[in-house]
Amino acid sequence: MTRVLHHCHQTRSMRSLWLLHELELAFDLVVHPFGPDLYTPEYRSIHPLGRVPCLVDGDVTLFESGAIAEYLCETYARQGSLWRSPGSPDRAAWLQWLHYAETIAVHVANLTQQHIVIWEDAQRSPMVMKLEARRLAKALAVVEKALAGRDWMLPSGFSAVDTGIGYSVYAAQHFCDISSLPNIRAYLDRCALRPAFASALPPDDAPRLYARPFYAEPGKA
Ligand SMILES: N[C@@H](CCC(=O)N[C@@H](CS)C(=O)NCC(=O)O)C(=O)O
Repeated sequence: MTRVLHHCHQTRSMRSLWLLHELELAFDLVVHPFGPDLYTPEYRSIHPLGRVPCLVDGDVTLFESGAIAEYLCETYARQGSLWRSPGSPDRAAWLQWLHYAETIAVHVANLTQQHIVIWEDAQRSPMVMKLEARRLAKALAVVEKALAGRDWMLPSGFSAVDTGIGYSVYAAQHFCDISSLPNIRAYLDRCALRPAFASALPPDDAPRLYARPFYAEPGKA
């Protein structure tokens, strides 16, 4: 059976890539450059908006990273530790945090658009940038609180939720100073120690979407 993940480095498809590695599934990876190259008729026949991630798993074609995570867990993680099946004690929390990852990522996406996608300074909106950075900080504060006294988002330990939230905070740190968020910093360090997370990072020589922080760093103008 053919299994293919369409991916752009450092984007939400990192969640699906990380999860595929955690599940130790065989797959082919198609890496697209982030940008207009995604809008080809060929790729749009797979993902109608020309976005990533998109997973082709035999006869199943799926976009939306949260749906991909649920599908992969239901289909392949039944005996594993990544899923929380209906009826399990952490089921409601698993669903909530899996999808809360997108609440964070939407602010990251808006900030990516303002700081990176829009080239002309005059076309950027300082008001949108300020508002989105503030909303992102509030969304991260919720994660900081949830991580108090635990290593992973669920009391029962690492799960697919962490590939969703973990990616979101990894991307968010480029737009929000996390130095005053010790639980999130320790969480990111724990994520970085997972071989599957490391396998989802861009290779050293790949162009990066997030090559530097996009907020005023303490002590810098
Ligand atoms: N909610 C979707 C969002 C997908 C999405 O917007 N992906 C971005 C990358 S993070 C993308 O492909 N952007 C290209 C574009 O907007 O043209 C998901 O979680 O999969």
